[in-house]
Amino acid sequence: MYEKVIELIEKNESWRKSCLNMIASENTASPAVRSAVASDFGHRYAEGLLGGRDAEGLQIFERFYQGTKFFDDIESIAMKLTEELFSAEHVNLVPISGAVANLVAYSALAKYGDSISGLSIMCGGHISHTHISAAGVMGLKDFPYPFDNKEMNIDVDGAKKIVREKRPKLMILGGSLFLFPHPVRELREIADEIDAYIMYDGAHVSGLIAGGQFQNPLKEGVDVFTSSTHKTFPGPQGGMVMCKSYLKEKVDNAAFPGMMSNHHLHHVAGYAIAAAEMKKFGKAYAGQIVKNAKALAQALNERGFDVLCEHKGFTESHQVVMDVSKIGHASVIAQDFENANMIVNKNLLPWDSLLRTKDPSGIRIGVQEITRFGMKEGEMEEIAEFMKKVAIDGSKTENIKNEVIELKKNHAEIGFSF
Ligand code: DSN
Repeated sequence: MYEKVIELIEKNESWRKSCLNMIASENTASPAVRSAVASDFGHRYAEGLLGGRDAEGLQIFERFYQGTKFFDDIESIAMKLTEELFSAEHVNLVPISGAVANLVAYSALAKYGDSISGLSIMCGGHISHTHISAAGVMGLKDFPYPFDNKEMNIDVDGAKKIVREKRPKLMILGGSLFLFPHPVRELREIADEIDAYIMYDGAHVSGLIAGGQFQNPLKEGVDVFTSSTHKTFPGPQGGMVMCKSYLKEKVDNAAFPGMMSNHHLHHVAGYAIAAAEMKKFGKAYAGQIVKNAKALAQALNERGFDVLCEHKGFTESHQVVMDVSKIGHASVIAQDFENANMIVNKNLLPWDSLLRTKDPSGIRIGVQEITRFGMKEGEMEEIAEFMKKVAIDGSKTENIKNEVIELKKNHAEIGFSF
């Protein structure tokens, strides 16, 4: 069995190197980040509480176990870099995923039985925003905002009306199908009126925010910003909660000892390196991601795909979304793309029923990872052509796969990193 596992790891490594990985919630970390994740920190514990700042503004920790002297400095540096990148008054790096970050925020800001508002899953809400996942675990009762399908965004007037009626304790913005900035400023006033907190789940767009290419929700008035660390932000898998300083204690207690005992030290070490990369290369990286997303959307649209939101320039994020229901089944097209080494996901769209999870209308594409491998607008044209050949022309996937492998071969190095 040992040999089998090693063989499968190696097969995946080599296959992934020959693929165009375009799942919008993934990325490839740099070699430096990967070596931090494989370091001794993966074997260690560092439960603890914050204990003030040193002369350089670095966080001091009060740990419960010995042996953390080097890790303390790493976590402090990671926190400082995060505060700088996101203009955050406080950050907590204890959550081990985006969903756990959301659990921490729920536990800090709401109590069992409270109502929360957010996007439905079909309109882009993450499962953890709903009763079928993390919000349900916390006993929260979720209801959705009305959604403007044409604009692919929250219907602000409708949201104000329903929120005024139902008075949620927590209003969630952000999500997983995320083409355009959300109306944070527009909803802040109503949140104040009903005494609700606003939480922004920026897991998908946090790399764009750190690179100055997407709305910074903390500057626009949210109380809490939750995120994972591995989508457009090119860290290892993990989570974090950023908040205004008035929520520091609540968030920290909710993270530890509330939701977590130990956090994942090796991931925090890898994250610190990714944060340093984003400080140096983030602006150029995020800028190219958005250019690539727009270019890919345009090229797909020109080739006959029904790409959403042409009237708005298709996207302002890393995502491109198309409705493929007129040309086939998204589930089949996504599999055909995979057979041609292009990895994307089928996705529910606002006009789908939740019952269509396995056979939705949409395909969601993220360009953040291929951008990191140095691809630009020209390569987006090539990829759109590959996709057309597979999904519209019905070309043999084996032939397209060879073209994809050739393209990827010329983009084997991870950029925007040390
Ligand atoms: N479900 C993931 C996504 O792809 O958006 C995030 O957890």
